[in-house]
Amino acid sequence: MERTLSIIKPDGTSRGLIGEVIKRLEENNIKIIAAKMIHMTKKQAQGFYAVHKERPFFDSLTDFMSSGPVVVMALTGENVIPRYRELMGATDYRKAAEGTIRKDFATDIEKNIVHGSDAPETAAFEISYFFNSFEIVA
Ligand code: IDP
Ligand code: MG
Repeated sequence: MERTLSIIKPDGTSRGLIGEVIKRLEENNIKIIAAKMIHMTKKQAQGFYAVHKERPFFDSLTDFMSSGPVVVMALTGENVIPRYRELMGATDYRKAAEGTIRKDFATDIEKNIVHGSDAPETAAFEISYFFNSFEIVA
């Protein structure tokens, strides 16, 4: 069983899409093993997205991610990393497949509703960034 980290970004929480995202997880047999709502500081967002620190969008992205509350969740399931990324859709909502979260709700390449880890190593780092072992139920 694989694990991944999901974040419902500030645009998702402020637009009332928490239930919508969780419904899609449950419909797709993806199990939530940890969840909480937090409001990251700029520094916490910079630490989370450190792999992107040289990218031109880093400052704007970390401003956005620290602009309001987010829901962070650890998820588990078979092949959950690619399966959740498939539910999310492409980073750029204009290129996302029909029926994906980003295609259905995103308005902007940055404000794209959700985050999902891209590989087992990044998932392990990202889950441990937000959750200690006592906060994970599985
Ligand atoms: P991902 O979230 O689909 O894995 P990444 O390339 O890891 O995409 O980028 C992280 C986040 O940075 C994206 O989800 C999006 O919010 C933002 N982002 C990515 N590319 C751009 C861009 O070209 N302009 C502005 N923001 C971007
Ligand atoms: Mg990514």
